[in-house]
Amino acid sequence: MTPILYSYRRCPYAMRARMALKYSGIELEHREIDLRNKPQSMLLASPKGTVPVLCVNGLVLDQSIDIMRWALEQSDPDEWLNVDAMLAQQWIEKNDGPFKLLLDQYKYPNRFPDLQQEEVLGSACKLMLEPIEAALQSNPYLMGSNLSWVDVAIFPFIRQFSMVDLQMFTQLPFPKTRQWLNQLLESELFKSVMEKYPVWVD
Ligand SMILES: N[C@@H](CCC(=O)N[C@@H](CS)C(=O)NCC(=O)O)C(=O)O
Repeated sequence: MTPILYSYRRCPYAMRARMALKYSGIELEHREIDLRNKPQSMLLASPKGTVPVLCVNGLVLDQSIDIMRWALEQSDPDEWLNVDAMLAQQWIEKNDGPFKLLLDQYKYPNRFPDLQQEEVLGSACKLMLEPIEAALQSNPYLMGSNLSWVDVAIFPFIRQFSMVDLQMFTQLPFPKTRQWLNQLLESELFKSVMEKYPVWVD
């Protein structure tokens, strides 16, 4: 049976999953959801109600990293998986954990009235942007000379960060990061997974 992907266009977790699935050449049924009105069929498969969710051969994958891994295990023509697994995990944990929290605090200051924007921005830079810039000073990609699943998993979050205040982002001392981000944003792969779909109705 054709795998089903529940997705939300602007969700960074869904972006990383869609890119891995597309890269691996997986044919699927795309079901675009409305986050405020999630389809019952998705909640039945995965009650926690987050996207992305991939339903394939009776299996339900509802963590974006698991979907990426599943896709790359089917096909990985450019060896995205060929990286130091420990280092990769450290990047992902930092991104999906403390950096995502700072990103939310930076993006939605109204929800965090006790926090100072500049401090949040400073912490986000120290935690993630500075290490990314340092890594990209030695190599064109986070894990070395080739694009890997780690770049694809992380850049949608840096995209979101940059879009909060694009002008401010361009003034930060992270030229390699901007170049890396732009390259990924302009890639055919990224563009191809940003296609718009009507909302799926069960
Ligand atoms: N750990 C999950 C996180 C996914 C997640 O939080 N997705 C957000 C959208 S970006 C979501 O579905 N939130 C539920 C909601 O807003 O109701 C993953 O990696 O797939």
